[in-house]
Amino acid sequence: GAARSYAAVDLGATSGRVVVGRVGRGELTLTEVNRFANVPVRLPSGLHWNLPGLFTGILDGLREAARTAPAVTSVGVDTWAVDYGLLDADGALLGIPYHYRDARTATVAPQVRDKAGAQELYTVNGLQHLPFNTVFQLAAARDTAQLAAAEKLLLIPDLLTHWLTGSVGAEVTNASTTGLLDARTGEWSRDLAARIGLDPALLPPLRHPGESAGELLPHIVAATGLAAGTPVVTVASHDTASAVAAVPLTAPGGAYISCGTWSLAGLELPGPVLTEASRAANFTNERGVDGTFRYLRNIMGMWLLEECRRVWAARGEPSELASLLADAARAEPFAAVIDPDAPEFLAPADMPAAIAETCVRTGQRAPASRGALVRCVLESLALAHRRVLRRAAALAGRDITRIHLVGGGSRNDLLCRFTADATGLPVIAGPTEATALGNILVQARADGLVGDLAEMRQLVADTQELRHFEPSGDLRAWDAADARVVTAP
Ligand code: LRH
Repeated sequence: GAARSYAAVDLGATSGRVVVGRVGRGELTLTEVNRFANVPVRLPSGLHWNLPGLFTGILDGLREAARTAPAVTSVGVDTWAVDYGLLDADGALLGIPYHYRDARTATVAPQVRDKAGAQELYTVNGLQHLPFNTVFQLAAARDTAQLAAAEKLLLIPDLLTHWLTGSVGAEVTNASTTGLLDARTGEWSRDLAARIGLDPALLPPLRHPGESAGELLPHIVAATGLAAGTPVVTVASHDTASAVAAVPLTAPGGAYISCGTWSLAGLELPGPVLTEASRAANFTNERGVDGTFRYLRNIMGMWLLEECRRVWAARGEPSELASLLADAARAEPFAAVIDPDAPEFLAPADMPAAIAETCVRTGQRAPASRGALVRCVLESLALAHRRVLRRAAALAGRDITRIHLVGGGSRNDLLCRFTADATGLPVIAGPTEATALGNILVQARADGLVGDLAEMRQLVADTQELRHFEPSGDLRAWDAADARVVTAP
């Protein structure tokens, strides 16, 4: 049949985009029709999403999408996980949603654990401990007037979908990052919600990738020029779940690293791993499309490098990526290595200073140049990729024979090469646009244009540019460097 078009709304750490995907037999292409800044806004109450501004960018993008041919069949929305807005009884948004890097959650975990212990939480929700998981954000909101007035909790992609369609629901891949979804049943754990003092009625009905989330509201049709009746299709609304859906895992033995602001490194499994060893290693069982599990760990990712560049740029120092990477490639190997997941890197005001301090605190010299600092970050990330993937393989009882590195980080040759060298495994880099592709492919499948997950991935493998990095160099040098890393408790 003829090719068809779909619009993906994808809000990432630095920008939001509307991307039109064209899908046909042996055809899968993306065109970005609008890109707009996604910068959190600091208010007296803390760090927040700039949500109405983003919605304007989305509508501008959909207006552009409406001018493409063939006409857009449907729209799908994904963003990062865990963040949410609260609706009151009239369906109005209460307050301005918080950004997960807001510091208010730093000390709330113990309050939740008084009511449900860490082990008990894990056997129910199978979720890695991150200080900003939705359960902890909600614990920080305890006793607020907003939570008292709230009728429904909507994760950000579901909130945007609500603004587009009027429908209310909770998409399941993203719901699995809240801490309130039962990892075994895939249903909300109303019991757990009640135990930690949360009204279970806040949790909307679940919906699954591929289902319709309703048609565009008349004023959205008028504002965008999209056809009346255009549906918003439920996609894997957690960006990482969309990215994993588009990893070209076409043979057994493949692991993935979705590498952007975060590195999400792990395996796709048919069921959760809820053992005590898995909890202690802080692995997560987040839901993927078609009942799959994303068994992975968060690694702080390119955030470290992005933040260094932001700080350097603000000071008028060189921050252009290509020349920083060239300097890093020439810098001394293994001069300093750090644990990228140390809590001091989550939201420091001055990332280069935070990294230098950590080097000194762990008995190493602070990097002497920007190139040395970038090398330290990239080698440290490659070592973290290696630790996490080896651990995932051991905990899940799987062998890893190659690594798919997808997302923006797959453009970074040095990071791909370091990851291959550190692990001793081939790295297949790409697609860089995995999240948008996964969003589009789930829509195309709902439209009957592609078959199952395997067929979606085959289409990615057949159409997208993939680059291969074979391991080289001295694996023992990486072993020695890894032994020097002081990991965060
Ligand atoms: C990546 C991501 C990740 C979450 C984090 C909050 O964008 O969605 O999977 O843990 O953001």
